Amino acid sequence: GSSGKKQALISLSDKRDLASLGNGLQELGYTIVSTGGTASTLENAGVSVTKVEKLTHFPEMLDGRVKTLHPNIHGGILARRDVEHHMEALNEHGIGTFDVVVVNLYPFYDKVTAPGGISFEDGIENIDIGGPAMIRAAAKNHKDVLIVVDSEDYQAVLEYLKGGKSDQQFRRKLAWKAFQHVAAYDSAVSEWLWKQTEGKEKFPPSFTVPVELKSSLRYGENPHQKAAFYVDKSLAEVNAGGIATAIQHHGKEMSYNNYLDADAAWNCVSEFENPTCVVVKHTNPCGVASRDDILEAYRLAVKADPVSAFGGIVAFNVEVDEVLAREIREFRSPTDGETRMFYEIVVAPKYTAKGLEVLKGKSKTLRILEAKKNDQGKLSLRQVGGGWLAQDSDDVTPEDISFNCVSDKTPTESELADAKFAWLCVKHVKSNAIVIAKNNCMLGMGSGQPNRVESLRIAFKKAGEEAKGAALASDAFFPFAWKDAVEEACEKGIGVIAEPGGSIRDQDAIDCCKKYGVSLLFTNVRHFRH
Ligand code: 93A
Repeated sequence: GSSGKKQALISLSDKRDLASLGNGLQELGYTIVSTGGTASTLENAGVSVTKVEKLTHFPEMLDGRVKTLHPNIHGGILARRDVEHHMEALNEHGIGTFDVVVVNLYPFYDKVTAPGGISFEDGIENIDIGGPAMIRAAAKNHKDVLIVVDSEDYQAVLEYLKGGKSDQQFRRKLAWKAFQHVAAYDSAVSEWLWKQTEGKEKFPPSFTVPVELKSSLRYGENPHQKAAFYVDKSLAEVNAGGIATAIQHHGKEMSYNNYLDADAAWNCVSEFENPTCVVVKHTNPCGVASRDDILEAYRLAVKADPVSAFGGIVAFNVEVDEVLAREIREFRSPTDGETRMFYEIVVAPKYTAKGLEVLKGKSKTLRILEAKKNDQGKLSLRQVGGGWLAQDSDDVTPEDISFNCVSDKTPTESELADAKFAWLCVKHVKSNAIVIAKNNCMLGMGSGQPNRVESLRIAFKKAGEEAKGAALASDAFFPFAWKDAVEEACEKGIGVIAEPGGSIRDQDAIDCCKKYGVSLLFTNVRHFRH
């Protein structure tokens, strides 16, 4: 009623910490009004509570579809306390005001993404209508109504109420959070409905990425740029992994560039089946090696390009134990055999306690990340001026590809394995990309050059004499400059070349490889990475 007593309205699906909230509000002298399930939970916790029906003079009806949608509820939330006729209207109808509204919604997202799925009808029933209405009303009137949607905020809210002062900034923050909560909820509903309409394989998707601010970054790509990091809430909720959800065990705060590089390293190393080490610099893998002995893989990955590896990101797809940690800590640069290697980040799926301890001893700044394989990132988004580009992520692996030999010489088993290894590496190198590899080890790479022959020359320069008999992968076909590129590779003694094929000059490349007795494999798949 309109007794003037302070009232709190509580209606929660997620009832964690509800008892302590109810007790806290009761101690502060609030009358608590609640919907059915919330009221029972409060009563069981010894909190006295008024059921909404007592205010609405209606039973919860239509299987709960209409519980709180009533002027006696919404009038008490929305009335402007400083407008005389608003308060008169409440008085006239015997409606009391609400000072606090605590609501969270039917767990729609969890229900529709639950393993085993959910029927269309059940999905529909899980769309909350009354909850968002209360949240939006209270958030609109936050000047006088505290809106709480997150159990993490209960303690701060109780403190605030205890203090008895009106801090509009605190109220605005809660209102901001409330509208975020409802916006994320509605986008989940709309995405689900889109999938129901068109079939889930349909592209383009409908999406409103529900992002949550994870952290403010010290700066962006350069110190004069402001920056922040957001996590994709929908993926975080299903624990899809990826660099955004990695745990940082040690070291300096992650920077904008750190996230980009760590993401590149983690995505690359996650693709390999065997124990593998990947070294990344400026988003490009500059060293990759797979070995049963991960220590050896690590040394080889650094050795591929020790100059670039210095200050790089080192990623593993296996646990880092004490022995490996010691090797990472002590390993000296192959360039002078003296200077200890320095890295920005180590990222791995797991660390032993001892391994972590040893690695922490390498330096105060070394960022140590524990990441989970990203297995839900099917959509890749990139920003361009005024819009976004969306595509399926490139998840084609060498297993999905047939490496068709188009020259005379069929590759040996080990040459074919080298070609496949080089192929998996080249997928992660920026175009134009060339990788030279042998025996599960990258020997050289060329990236990001505006013409392919330049990338090829860089790769050979890095590989040196070891390029003889090795495999070369090219992320796209050799166009007009084939004579420079393919012939140069053959002259330098390459054993096998893998490229997509599809150029009008393909025949020239084939003839050239025939002349030099080199195996030429067409993959029919290209891996541009712009
Ligand atoms: O079905 S509703 O859309 N209709 C309503 O009027 C309504 N009022 C509250 N859903 C409604 N709620 C939701 O019920 C709240 O958002 C909350 O998630 C849930 C709490 O129900 P209970 O207290 O019975 O567990």
